[in-house]
Amino acid sequence: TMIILHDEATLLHETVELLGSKLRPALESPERIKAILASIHEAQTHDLRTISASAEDQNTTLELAKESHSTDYLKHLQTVFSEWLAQGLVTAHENVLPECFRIYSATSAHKPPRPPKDIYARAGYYAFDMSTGMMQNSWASIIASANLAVQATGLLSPSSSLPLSSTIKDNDLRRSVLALTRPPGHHCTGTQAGGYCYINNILLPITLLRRHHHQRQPNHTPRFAILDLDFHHGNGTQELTYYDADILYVSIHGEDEFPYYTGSASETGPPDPDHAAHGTNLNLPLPPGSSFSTYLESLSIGLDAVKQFKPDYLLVSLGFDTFHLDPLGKFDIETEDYKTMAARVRSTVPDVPALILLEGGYVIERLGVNLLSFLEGWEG
Ligand code: SP5
Ligand code: ZN
Repeated sequence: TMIILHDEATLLHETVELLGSKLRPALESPERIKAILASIHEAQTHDLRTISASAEDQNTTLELAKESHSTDYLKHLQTVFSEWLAQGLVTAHENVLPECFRIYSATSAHKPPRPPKDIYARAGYYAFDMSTGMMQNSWASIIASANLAVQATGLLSPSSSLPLSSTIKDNDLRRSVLALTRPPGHHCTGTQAGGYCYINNILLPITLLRRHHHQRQPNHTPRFAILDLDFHHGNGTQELTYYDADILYVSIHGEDEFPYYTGSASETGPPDPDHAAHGTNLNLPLPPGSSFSTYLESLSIGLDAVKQFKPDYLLVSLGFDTFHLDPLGKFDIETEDYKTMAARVRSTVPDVPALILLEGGYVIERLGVNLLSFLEGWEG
C-alpha cells in the first residue's frame, strides 16, 4: 500500500498549447489525473489521501519555492492572468500565451535582459515555449501541485516541526510517498516556465529537508539523488542542481528530443574537477525507438551512480511518456515494464526514504494501469 497524495485543485488548470503548428487543448490535461484516480479507486490497493492546501500551506510552499525561483517570476505566475484580463488582452476563458521570448543580444543596452515593463511582453520573458499558458485558475493548480510535494515530504520525515497538513497524521510516516503533482515541474528553471511546468516541484522537498536537518542535525548535510524517468530531459531540475555537490541528478531521456538544448551526456556538472559538484549530473540519452532492454542498461548505469552517491533521500521524477503509445515519447516501453523498472529502482536503495512525483505521460486511458504497474514493482 502506497500513500498517494492528491489535491482537487490540481484539476483546475486547463490550457491550450502550440503543438505541431496547431493551437490545441494541451496534452497535459486534468483528464490525466482523473484517469489515474479512477484506476487507484478501482484497484483498492493504495491509500489515497485527498488534501486541500490551506492559505498557510500555500504560504509555506511559496516560501520554499523562493529558494529555487526568483520572487519576480513567482509574482508573475500569480498575477499575469488577471493583469491581462484587466487590460482586455484575454477574456476570462482564454489563456495567456507568450509571443516574443527572451533575446540574449550582444548589442543590447540591457545585458542581461531585464523584465520588460509591458505586461504583454512579460509572458515571453518568463517562459521558453508555447505549451505553458496561464488561464484563470492556473496558479491555484500550480501552488496545489507544489504543496503536494511539500506535504508528501512531511510524511517521510519523523518531525512535527514540518508543516503537515491537518489531514495527515504523525503515525502515517512512510518510507515512500507518491504525490500526484499536476502541473509537473522538471522543465521550469528559476525564471522560466516551459514544457507544462511552472514550479519545479521536486526541489521543494530538498529545500524543506535541508532546513529540517539543519535545525535538528546541523553536523549532517543530507544528500539527495534525483532520478528522472520522464521521457524528456529535466532541463530545469538539471539547471537548479548543477552546481550542488549534495544533489545527484540522473536522467534517462530521448536523445535530441524536447527540450532540445540540454540533456547531453557531456553535461556532468561543473567542468572543474576540483569543484565539489563535478560529476554530480548524469545524463543518459537514448535514441528514439529504444527498447526496454536498452532502457534497462541505462537504468542500471544510473542506479549504480545513485547507490555510489549514498543519498539520504531518493526523489523520483516519474513520467509515463516513455510508454510506447505516448504522443510525445519515442521509447518502446509497455505497461508490465514499469513493474520491472520500479522493482530495479527500489531494490537498489531499499531503505532510503523516497518521494515519487508525477511528471509527464499523455496516454490518458493507460496512465492508471501504468502507474499501478510501477507501484506493484516498487512495493515488491
Ligand atoms: C512534463 C513533460 O512531459 N513535458 C513535455 C513537453 C513537451 N512539449 C513539446 C513537445 C514537442 C513535440 N513536437 C511534435 C510536434 C508534432 N506533433
Ligand atoms: Zn515528459
